[in-house]
Amino acid sequence: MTSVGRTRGALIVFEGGDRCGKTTQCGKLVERLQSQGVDACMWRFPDRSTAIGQAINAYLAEHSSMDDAVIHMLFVANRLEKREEMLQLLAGGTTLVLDRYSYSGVAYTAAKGVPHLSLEYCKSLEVVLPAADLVLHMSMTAEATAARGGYGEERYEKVDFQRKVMEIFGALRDDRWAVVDASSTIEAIHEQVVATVMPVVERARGGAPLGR
Ligand code: T5A
Ligand code: NA
Repeated sequence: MTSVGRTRGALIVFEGGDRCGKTTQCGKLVERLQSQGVDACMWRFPDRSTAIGQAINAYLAEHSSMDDAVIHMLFVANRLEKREEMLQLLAGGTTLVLDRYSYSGVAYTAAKGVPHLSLEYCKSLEVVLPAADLVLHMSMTAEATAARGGYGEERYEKVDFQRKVMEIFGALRDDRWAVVDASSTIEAIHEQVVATVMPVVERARGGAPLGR
């Protein structure tokens, strides 16, 4: 695909349990990339600003309830509605740093244990989206994240459920994943993240193809 050229941006994703520090690290990473002359921007999923995102937000805040299959589809649709823009930005050379993505979609729904929402089924709905060049797995115990400020305000912030989510993240890992100790200090995590991300940004710049 010539339009992607030799200077595409990298797709960098942060994943992990609730309150593990993803948003903090995404922000710091984007600042660092920009300070080093890398064109970069940060997005969050769910994107709560769209109509679909607002329905998701109401569900997470427990202001509404929804069938498990329906809320799952909304999370998927919330990524699909950003697909074109994502591909265009990457092709234009912007590195995208995502605070959650398809891997959360798969892990959180599969953790519910609903028979017709299996891991394989959830994965199958994500195949039209670009795959991450790198997934930074912010790893921490469910008990430790529960001690963080603000924990428990949203639907899935319950220790037993988070433990299942973390197990599934562990099972999803492949050679594109890097594990980060999220219980370390903000600065120490940041330095590890930067060291892991830079070579991936360089590879994307050099024309490494974007996966699905
Ligand atoms: N979900 C999501 C699905 O079910 N399906 C899907 O497809 C998707 C995309 C919302 C929920 O939706 C689910 C997963 C979630 O349950 P969210 O909005 O990303 O997703 O929710 P959270 O993960 O909870 O996001 P938060 O912003 O609440 O947490 P973060 O981003 O992980 O953590 P952050 O950086 O905001 O930090 C949390 C607190 O810890 C402190 C911070 O200052 C803050 O107070 N902190 C640290 N403290 C000590 N040491 C460190 N290293 C720290 N780093 C941060
Ligand atoms: Na949360």
